[in-house]
Amino acid sequence: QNQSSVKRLPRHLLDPMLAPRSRLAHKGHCGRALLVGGNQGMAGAIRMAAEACLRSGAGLVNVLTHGDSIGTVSYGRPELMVSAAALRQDQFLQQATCCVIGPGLGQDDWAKQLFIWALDAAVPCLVDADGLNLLAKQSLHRVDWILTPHPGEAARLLACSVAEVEVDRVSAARQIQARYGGVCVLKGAGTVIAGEEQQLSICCAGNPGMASGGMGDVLSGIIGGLLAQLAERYSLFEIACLAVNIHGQAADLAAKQGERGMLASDLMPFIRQRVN
Ligand code: NPW
Ligand code: AMP
Ligand code: MG
Repeated sequence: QNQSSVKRLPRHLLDPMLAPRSRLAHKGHCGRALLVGGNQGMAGAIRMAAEACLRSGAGLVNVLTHGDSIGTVSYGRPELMVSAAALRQDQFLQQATCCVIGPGLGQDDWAKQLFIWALDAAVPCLVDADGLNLLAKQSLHRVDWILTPHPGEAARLLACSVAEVEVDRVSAARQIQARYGGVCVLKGAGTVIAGEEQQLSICCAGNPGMASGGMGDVLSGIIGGLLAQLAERYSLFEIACLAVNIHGQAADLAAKQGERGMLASDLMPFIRQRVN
């Protein structure tokens, strides 16, 4: 890959996307995100995504999760609207302005049914975590989604080894984008963002303190929150670049208290600081 074609999108180009809100703004202007995931034992993943979505400024956040996860997802965060996922809940898809599919979803029959159902959403989608693992088995193509694999998930999407992904991360991100469509965000130190028509950006924000469970789920929530607010005015590529920057910068602010032992939840107050 010719590195000269790689765009580093600096903060001054991205921040105008977060102009101050109109004094007349109400929650209906700020988007309704639908988040789907949180199978048994992984409620925390969808909870952290949902909280990050709220902290990124989404007007309303609905969560569809496993019945056993409802208590954990709602606990201490009453702003979330949390329901047990069941079939025939199409009103959630119809009301949503974006859909986040995958954090803690699992890969059992419950997860598979929910994954197929949620992809019926006629709005931009973010697919992460187990949503990507299910996608790797089906090879669907769509223009209006953002995919956020870590190198392990990327290897599954490309049916290759993690080493092959890591040896040329730009090429791996481009291949996932070409095969599945939309925007690919290949996570890890130096996150690569690849969009249609050869769009490419690398984000150098972030730090090794992010090597802990739940960090990716927080990024999913930030992308969901920004999709809810900005998808009518900005491209999915621009929104993905902004979200990855906010995530990395929030982690860099949190890491001022130390990288080792930093938790995904520690990013939450800094997300709010960065979106204002
Ligand atoms: P190894 O071990 O290096 O050989 P998985 P997951 C490989 C939920 N979570 N970064 C690595 O290979 C998620 O949302 C719930 C990461 C390993 O085999 C998902 O739904 C939490 N991995 C579900 O758990 C908090 C890398 O990939 C594999 C890598 C599974 O997600 C945690 C790991 O990936 C979690 O978010 C890299 N740079 N390079 C909760 N609190 O509820 C190689 N790998 O198997 O997809 O597992 O990411 O934990
Ligand atoms: P996940 O593996 O899905 O939990 O995602 C981990 C998140 O943390 C991704 O956004 C990665 O880019 C980020 N991350 C993990 N390790 C590092 C690192 N060493 N430097 C920068 N970002 C990292
Ligand atoms: Mg993850």
